[in-house]
Amino acid sequence: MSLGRVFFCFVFYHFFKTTHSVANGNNKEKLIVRNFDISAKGKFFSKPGSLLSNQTTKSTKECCFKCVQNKECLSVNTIALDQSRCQCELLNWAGTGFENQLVSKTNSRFMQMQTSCSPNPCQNGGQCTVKDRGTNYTCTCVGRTGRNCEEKCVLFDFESGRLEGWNLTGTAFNNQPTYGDNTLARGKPSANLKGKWFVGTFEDRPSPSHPAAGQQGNGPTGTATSPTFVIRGTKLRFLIGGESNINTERLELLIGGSVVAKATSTQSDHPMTMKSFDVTAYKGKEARVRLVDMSSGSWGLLNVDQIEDSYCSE
Ligand SMILES: [Ca+2]
Ligand SMILES: [Ca+2]
Repeated sequence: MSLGRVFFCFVFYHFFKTTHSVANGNNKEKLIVRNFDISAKGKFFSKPGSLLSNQTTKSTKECCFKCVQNKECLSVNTIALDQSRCQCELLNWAGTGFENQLVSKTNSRFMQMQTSCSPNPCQNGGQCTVKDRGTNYTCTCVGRTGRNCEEKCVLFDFESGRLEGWNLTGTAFNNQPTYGDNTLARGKPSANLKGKWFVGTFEDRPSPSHPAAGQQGNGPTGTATSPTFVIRGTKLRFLIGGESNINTERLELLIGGSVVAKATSTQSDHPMTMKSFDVTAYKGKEARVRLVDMSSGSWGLLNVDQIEDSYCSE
């Protein structure tokens, strides 16, 4: 909520025939307190199909009360007209990510009932939209999947600029990942990286402040083993380039510490191409990838980027 949680409008709603009461044979009057959060001040919410009714009330509080009385209502726009009158719009929408749907207007407010989207149950930047009259929700995920966007499908894209949690041996991966299209900067073909970072063991540009075209050359060798992840989908995809010699330059998939699959570049060249392993047999298992550069000779380099689980697109 952009203005924080503010319990602005407390509506004491006499609710005579709730399902709960009927189920218990109890017709005793229930006192329901419904809270609204102010989501925006000086702005109102505008989304086609969300307006249930437009009326005039004496106050913002009365508008909230009208909303509580309307089974479809999840939020309200109120616009103070004068001291004793308020334009009251009842809306059937509630959720997060409403900021792009706001329109500026003096003396207006957009307020949402507290629902299953408050607080936001969607993880990793996912947006929550209320459904089933506030009792349920759906998450719109970014680069993730799962009910609450908890499933990670882009496993390693190196876009943090660090090999966080990776275990390194030797020296080939000490200055990784590489910032920018450093092969292109050296006058070679593009590395065909995704995003702004990739792993390239010939390269030496570990930050934007390092000069472009920096290189450590073919000499360094070593391995980089990833943190553990759980395989969800049927394929593990990755971009790979460099030397096409699987004996010296490769990406390995490890299950229980054993290599179950390995791949190398299609040809000895800088541009990475997408390859994949069929991991159907390993669904649900913990795995790691290991990047291997064991050559100091000509083309003794490995490029890797965008290691992802196919689960999110299945
Ligand atoms: Ca990347
Ligand atoms: Ca090397």
